[in-house]
Formats: sequence, C-alpha cells, structure tokens
Amino acid sequence: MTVKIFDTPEVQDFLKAVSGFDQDGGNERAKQVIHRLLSDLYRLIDDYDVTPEEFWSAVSVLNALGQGTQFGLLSPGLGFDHYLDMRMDAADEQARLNGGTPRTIEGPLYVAGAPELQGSGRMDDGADTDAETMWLTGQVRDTDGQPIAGARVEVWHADSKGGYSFFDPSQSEYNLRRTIVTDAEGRYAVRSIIPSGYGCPPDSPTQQVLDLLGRHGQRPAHIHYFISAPGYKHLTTQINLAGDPYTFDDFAYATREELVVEGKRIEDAAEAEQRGLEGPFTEVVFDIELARTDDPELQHRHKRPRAKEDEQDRASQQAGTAKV
Ligand code: MBD
Ligand code: FE
Repeated sequence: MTVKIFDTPEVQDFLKAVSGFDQDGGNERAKQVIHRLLSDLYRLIDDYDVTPEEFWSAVSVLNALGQGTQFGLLSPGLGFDHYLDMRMDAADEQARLNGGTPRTIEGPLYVAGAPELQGSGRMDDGADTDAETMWLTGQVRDTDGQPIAGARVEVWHADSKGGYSFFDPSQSEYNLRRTIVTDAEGRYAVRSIIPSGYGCPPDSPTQQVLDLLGRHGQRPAHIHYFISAPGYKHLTTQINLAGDPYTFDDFAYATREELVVEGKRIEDAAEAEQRGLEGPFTEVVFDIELARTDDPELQHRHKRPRAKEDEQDRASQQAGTAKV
C-alpha cells in the first residue's frame, strides 16, 4: 500500500498547528525548528512508507537511549559532533580566524572541576597497575611560535580498560583528569598512564543503532584537551595515538591527520629518573598552537550541559558573592 498525503493542505495545516504557529506563547525559534524537523520526518514517513511497527520500534529505541543517557554517545556516532566541527571550521575560515592546532570533538565524557597543577604533576591515582606509564608533555604557543605562559591545559582520558572516572564508578574521583597551567616557557608535563580505546557497551541502545548500520562502536586510544589563554581562541581537541587499529577508523569521526601522535617508548633509566619515573615509559608529545582573538566569547568553551559544570559555576559564583 502506497499513499502520498504529505503535500495535502490538510497535512500542511496540521503541521503548522502541531508546531504552535497559531499560538501566541512559546518560542519563535523553537517553533520554526520543530516545524522543519516534523515536516522532514512526516515527509520521510510518507516517502518511505514507514509502518506503525517501524515507527514504534524507533520510539522504543529513543526511550532506551534517554533512559541510559546515551544521546551524547549516539550523537558522535551519527557524526553530529564532527558536523558541528566542520561548520565551525568553515565559519573560522570565513572570519579569517583559522590557524593553529585543529579542533576536534569534545565527546560526552568531560567532567568539570578537575584538580589544577602548576606546570606538571601526576594524573593517575596509581590503581591501574596493568597500564603503561605515560609522560605527556608539550608546549603551548601562538601561531608565530611564541610560547604562552599561564595557559590552561585541561586533559582527560580513559584508563587501560577504556573507562573514564566519574562515568566508571570503580575509579577514584577525577582520576585521569587534570587542569595544567603552563610554565614560563609555555610547557606542561604530566605523568599518567597510556589510555586504551573506548568501545560502546555491546548491549547498549547506541550499539543497537550502529548494528543496524553495520558499524562498530570503537574509538582509538585518545586524549582529550581544552586549551585556553586570555587573548586566544579556546581550543577543544584530542590526540589519537598512532598504531591503534582504530586510529583511522573512529566511530566518532574525531581523527584528524594533524592530531595523530606517535608515543615513544623510552627504556633508558637516566631518562626515566630525569622525569621522576621509576621504569620504562612511553613519552607522548603534543605541542599546541592557539590562534589570537580579541572576542571574549571565543576565548571560552561554548555552553553545553557538562557533568559537574553547574556545580562549579555555582561554587565560583558563591565564592564571588562571599568576597563582597
Ligand atoms: C569517548 O571517550 C569519546 O571521546 C567519545 C567522543 C564517544 C565515546 C567515548
Ligand atoms: Fe574520549
């Protein structure tokens, strides 16, 4: 049975009513966006003859995604995060704000309020005894190669099982999450552990959707960064470690050629001692270049719901109030 009713006045009027066009209240932008979204979906149902069974199974998947707070995981899997990056890249190009280390997606696993280190320190709590020691270091510079002292380098990554503290309750608070303030030479250097790649839980609704597309849900080993300094454009990025089977086959599409870093295994005891390490380790070097901007809006990460971010805001606002 094939029917085509989308273009009838009845359906078009119905869409306007559903979108609140005949109502005074509500939000104009929301009305426009939802009207377009519903129109596209209604048309899809008509064009593809979507059956009630198919429709309700989609509703059930959406319920499961919401129940498991997995929309933030399916989103990079369906390329939305990377698509937003592509749009920001294009906007930067248009405004001649490009240059510096490329951005890539934030992902859903950031937690605000990690402990702060001055120049260097340790990110892991020592509990992950299977893991290879990592020495993660680099210099933050401007696009002319001048070091930026006092830049804030926020780093977060997974453990040797691919789990992130906070989301993996077996890890200690803020394990593998730190904010490092660069030293006078713009450098940061931390001891941590080499992360493993991440895999979507096999029985999750996200993986269920990926299965329908014949796709895996794996990410290569990677390390997330937020980098900011007054007068410079905030940078959200990641490095992907070379040699992982998924380095160039990331389900979240975050890999960029310039962001693939090869770890260097160092076995020399003197080199280890120099860094305060006991044994062999892998050094990962990531230098970062920030583009200048006077626009204060661009100097901070964009707003988005993030774990513990509201608490942090409230805490700093309260601290601010307490001072006056
Ligand atoms: C991750 O660690 C991640 O960075 C993304 C984008 C999605 C799932 C897990
Ligand atoms: Fe990640």
